[in-house]
Amino acid sequence: MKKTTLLLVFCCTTLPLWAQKPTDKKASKQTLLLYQKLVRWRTKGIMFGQQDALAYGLNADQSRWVAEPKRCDVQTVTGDYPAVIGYDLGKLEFDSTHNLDGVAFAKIKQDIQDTYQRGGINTISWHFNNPVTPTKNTWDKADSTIKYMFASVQAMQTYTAWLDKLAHFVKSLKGKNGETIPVLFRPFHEHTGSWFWWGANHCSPEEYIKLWRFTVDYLKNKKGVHNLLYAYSTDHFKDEAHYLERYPGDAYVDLIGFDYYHRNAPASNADFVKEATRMVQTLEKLGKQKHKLTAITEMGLEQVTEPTWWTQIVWPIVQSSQLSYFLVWRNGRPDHYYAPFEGQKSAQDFIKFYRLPQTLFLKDLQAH
Ligand code: BMA
Repeated sequence: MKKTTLLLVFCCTTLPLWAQKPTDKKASKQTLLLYQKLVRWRTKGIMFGQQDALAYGLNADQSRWVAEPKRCDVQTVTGDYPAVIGYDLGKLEFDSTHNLDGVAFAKIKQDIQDTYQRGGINTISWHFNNPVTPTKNTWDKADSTIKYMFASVQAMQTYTAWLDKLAHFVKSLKGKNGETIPVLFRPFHEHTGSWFWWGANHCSPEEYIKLWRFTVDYLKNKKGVHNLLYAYSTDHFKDEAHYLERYPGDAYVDLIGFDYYHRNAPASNADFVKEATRMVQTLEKLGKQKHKLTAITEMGLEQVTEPTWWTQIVWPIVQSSQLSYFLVWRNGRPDHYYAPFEGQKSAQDFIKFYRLPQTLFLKDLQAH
């Protein structure tokens, strides 16, 4: 091997994260900028994110508010918006006007555009139905779906038709100057669990990886989608090997993360901190080895029943990490919410958390 080739090989395998680029070689300029933004900010602090943050939330009396312009529970409590906002595209595959949680796709599109214009970051997940039996939803138990999909022309046609709709939606997200808005896409999530048809007990690692690669290749190469960064996100995992069991490869993933929920508080408080910290440490080690961004792609304590959950539980888990962000789930109903709203019992603690210099919300991103 020539010296120059050697040098090139050395550089390509050891380039630090700040010198890396999105895995999509044709990623748009804005996608590259989003990637760089995530890389840059991770050393300064951790961004706060919430699912459906602009779509709906709860009033002080726990009744729901829906689709009020510019309203957001986190903003009501802190005066600032989350840095990261998530949406789900479930039911896009059926040309439905509303997603699986009742949010109009037109509203999702508008919110994504608003978040982008404000300097925030958008991420999307997709709880989509089963392409082999389209009447079955994401959660309906169905073994070997991926195997049947690749074996059946009809199922594959269904799936690619759904991907066409996804591609169309994603490409229609436009900024003020007509540029496509970059989005962090997190498909086939929580696959170490078995509650979705792509979950661990319903497919082999090879099948999962095959589906991931097919999907990314199809979007990039067949549909010309170049405004996505790809996030691989497991649910709970035991160790590195378990985390990587279904990893589609460095060429197919920009960010690695996991979803992990706190249940049975307060009895489990110490265990949750310990387990989540262990998972963060493993994730960060892998992130360093693979030169990938890292994040807790979903986390939360339903109804935030611990008044100091933010500073006493979340902060110890994330404070010495270089995670890009953590995202809590939606404020969907009085019995199903994950961020404080006006008067909620953790609101004061959330304000303390917000004021920590290393927690990043929209205004932090705008200030630089
Ligand atoms: C789950 C719950 C469901 C919702 C789904 C997809 O965690 O919030 O109510 O339909 O996420 O957003």
